[in-house]
Formats: sequence, C-alpha cells, structure tokens
Amino acid sequence: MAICAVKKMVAENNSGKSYILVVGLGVTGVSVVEFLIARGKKVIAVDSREDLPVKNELEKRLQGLIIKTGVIDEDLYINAEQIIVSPGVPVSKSEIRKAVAQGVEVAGDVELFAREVSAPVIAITGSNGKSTVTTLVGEMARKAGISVGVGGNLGVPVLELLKQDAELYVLELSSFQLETLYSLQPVAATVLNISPDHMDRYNDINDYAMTKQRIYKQAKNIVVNRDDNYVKKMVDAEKNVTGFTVSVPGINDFGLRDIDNKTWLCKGDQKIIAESDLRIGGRHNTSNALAALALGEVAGLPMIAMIEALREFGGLPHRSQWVAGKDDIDWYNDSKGTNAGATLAAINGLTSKNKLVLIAGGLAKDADFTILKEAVKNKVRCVVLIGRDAGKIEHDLDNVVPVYHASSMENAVNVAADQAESGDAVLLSPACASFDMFNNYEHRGEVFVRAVEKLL
Ligand code: UMA
Ligand code: ADP
Repeated sequence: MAICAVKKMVAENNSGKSYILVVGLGVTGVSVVEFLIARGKKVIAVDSREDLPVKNELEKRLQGLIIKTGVIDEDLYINAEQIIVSPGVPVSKSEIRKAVAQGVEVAGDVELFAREVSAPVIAITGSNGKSTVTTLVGEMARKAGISVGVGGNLGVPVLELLKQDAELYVLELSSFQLETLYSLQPVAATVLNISPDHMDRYNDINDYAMTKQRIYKQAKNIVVNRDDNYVKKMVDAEKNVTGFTVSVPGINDFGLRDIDNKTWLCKGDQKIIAESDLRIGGRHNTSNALAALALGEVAGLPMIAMIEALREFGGLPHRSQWVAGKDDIDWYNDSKGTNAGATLAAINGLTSKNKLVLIAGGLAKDADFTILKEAVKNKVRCVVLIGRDAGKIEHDLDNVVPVYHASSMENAVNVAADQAESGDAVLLSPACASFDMFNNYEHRGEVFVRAVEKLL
C-alpha cells in the first residue's frame, strides 16, 4: 500500500504536484514531519533502518505521511521538491548530491526554524561546552523573566521549540546542523572553541572549523574566544565583535583579573563575580561562564539576572560530575567528554590531592589522542581503557603511564578501584563516542555511576 502511494506521489510530482522528502526519522525527522504535515505539505519520509519503531504510530497519527525504510530508490530524492536532512545524514551521500545537481533544494530542520521564527535567537556552537553555555544562557534569560525556548543539538529539536511562543530562543547548533543552515540571523552567535571532533565526517580540522564558522555569517553580534587560535581567525574586523578570554580582557571584552587575592570575572576592568562564587569548576567552565556573559550582554540580558544565574548554576549531569567519595578517593562522571579536547579540559579542570585514574575509550571517530599525552603524563596515575578503539588510544598515549584494558564498565571501575591510591580521583572521561557499548553518553554515565555505587 505504501509503495503504491509513493508511486502515485512521484507521478503527481512529475505532473507538477510535489512532495518534500524528509531523510532520517530520529527525533529531528519526527519533528520535521510533524511541522510540515501541520502546514498541509505532502511528505515522504525515509530511514535506512528497516525496523523503524516509530513507523506505524507516525503513519497512523499524521494523515498523508508516507514512510519508506531500508534501501531507498534514488528517484525519490531526485523527484522531490525539497529534501530536509537530519543532522546525522551527511549531505555528501551520493543520492543527495545527485538531487542537488538536478536543482533540488537541501536544507535542515534549523533552516525551516530560521524561516519561521520571529523572536530573537542566540546561537551557540563549538567543539566543547555548547550544552553548558546554552543551558546557562537559558537560565540567565529565565532569571530576567523572559520566556525562553532552549534546545537544538542539546536534545529538543528546534522545531519543537516553536510550539511554545517564546520571547527568545537559545540554540545549541552542531556542525552537522550548520551544514544545512542558510538563513538564520542570530542576535548573538559564538563558536566557543575548535578542537578535532567528527574527523570521520570532515576532510580535516579546517573543513570542520569552516562549517562551524557558518554560524557567524549573518549574526548581528559576534562573540569570539580570544584564546582559541581557530576562532580568532574567523573574524577579520572588530565591528560588532565581543571577545572573551581567561586572561586579562580588553576594555569591551570579558575576561579574568586578579583583584585583592581573588580571581574575578570582569567586563573590561569592571568586576562581575568572583571565580570562587561559580558552582561549576575548572577553567574551561570559567571560560563557558564568560562566553555566556558576553552572549547575554550583547543580546540585552540584564547583568543582575546573569549574575544570579551564574551563582546558582551547578552544571549539567555527566559533565565532570562528582559521583561519590570512599577511602579518600573521589569518583567523577564526565561521560559527555566525547572527544580528546573535552577530556583534556576535564583532566586539567579536576583538582585532586594526588593523581587521577582515567577511564577512557569507545568509538574514536578517527581522532588523534596525542594531545592528551602531556596532561596524562603529569596528572594521571594510570589509564583504564574500554571499547572498540582502546588500542588506538593506547598507541597514541605512547606508554607515558601504565595502561590497563577492561572488557566492561564494571570491570573498568573495579580495575580503577584497585589502582587508585588515597587522595586520588577516578575520572570517567572517555574522549570517544559511546555507541559501541552503550545507547548514548547518558547510558554510559549511568552504567558507570551504578558500578561505582556497588563499591560503596
Ligand atoms: N539515518 C538515515 N540515513 C543515514 C543516517 C541516519 O536514514 O544516512 C537515520 C537513522 O536510521 C536514524 C535517524 O536517521 O533513524 C537519526 O537521525 P540523526 O542521527 O540525525 O539523529 P536525531 O535523533 O535526529 O538527533 C539529532 C542529533 N544527532 C546527531 O547529530 C547525530 C542529536 O545530537 C540532537 O540532539 C537532535 O538531532 C536534536 O537536535 C546528538 C549528537 O550526537 C546528541 N550530536 C553530535 C554531537 O553532539 O557531537 C553532533
Ligand atoms: P558539548 O555540548 O559541546 O558536548 P558540554 O557542555 O556538554 O559540551 O560539555 C561536554 C564536555 O566537554 C564536558 O564534560 C567537559 O569535559 C568538556 N568541556 C566543557 N566545556 C569546555 C570548554 N569550554 N573547553 C573544553 N572542554 C570543555
């Protein structure tokens, strides 16, 4: 029945009537088909998964929607009026390239959002710290009494956010989402930092950085990390640019100053809040707080509300989160550390009286882990490795400290408990994606926490 309906739609298309093709039916694809059907569009949705759990429910609920799974006929792409791809679907796929060559428009869910939204948008990307800064800016807006929609790569698809009539949107955007975004005009935008990630999707780090840079194209105000060599090069003029740095700031920038034996977050030479009054720890999180202040200020949020939010924000779960302490050993869950840059920040950000035992490993996404060598050598007692690409990490660490291999998270936690000494901290910060052993990073963090709790 579905095949007949597809043939009919393609035939109708050939005679002038047309359909929109939605590629991928994860959370993004579902939000896209709901959005399009509600606007009276004809939609065909495709997913490479043969066994798609949402298929029956969606076809029943959304009148006029046709879903096809498994191997998809290329004609379906070429005959579409427009193709909306999910972030996990690379636009370099041959069927998409062929459709583009035939003049078919390809866009993502954030592009549909951009064409619809009328309230101001704050847009945030970067290799690490996106979710933390997005959530923090959202909290700042809430403290100011503004109704705010917060989402994007963080979890809630952007089109879902349009269902509530917000006065401001704060969006976390991934490089995948930026690839298919053309029209967004954010009131403020930032690239927090660049370090290698998703090297299995991009040619090299410059290709990846250029995709992130797209966020600045039509932004009214540009917020720049003055400490990041890739980000610094993304702006060529100072007009509408506000910087942040963990050093002493320029007069219109945000940064740190040591005043009366305390380190203060400042705008120019004006004190805002002492670093010791932040509840999120580590210099990377201070950098995140400065970025949030800069974004909030250029978007017009009141300073008093921003300070209140900074005082209260305790960070997100699975980001260097303290789990337990036993026998003078602290256990931390940084399961969201999914690339080497994040793990480097987590290692440098943790303070223990003694050394760290690091649990890492998973899917490397073609990463180079040599950037961890120096920090591991200086701060880490030993590394316990799990997951498919454990061998690659061991190779890149080059025997700077002893390495142990574990077959499961429980096993890794037990090995870490055996190796840790009094005053140490054990840190799960995998530097890898989780999908070889877990459903996602949250699942990995939960399995870690359960294993640690068994030791107590
Ligand atoms: N699929 C195809 N063909 C393909 C590839 C995938 O049909 O060639 C199908 C899969 O079978 C699956 C669906 O597409 O059914 C999945 O789509 P998706 O991978 O785009 O995932 P969504 O569920 O829509 O979630 C996406 C983001 N996922 C990715 O970018 C991989 C989520 O970010 C985001 O929270 C969500 O949209 C809402 O905006 C996750 C992520 O890992 C957390 N992001 C990366 C990161 O943070 O590093 C970028
Ligand atoms: P993202 O959404 O970009 O993945 P998160 O805010 O979820 O970022 O943080 C993920 C991990 O990245 C954290 O657990 C921490 O290890 C690391 N991290 C957070 N902020 C920064 C930063 N500013 N610079 C480097 N690493 C960071």
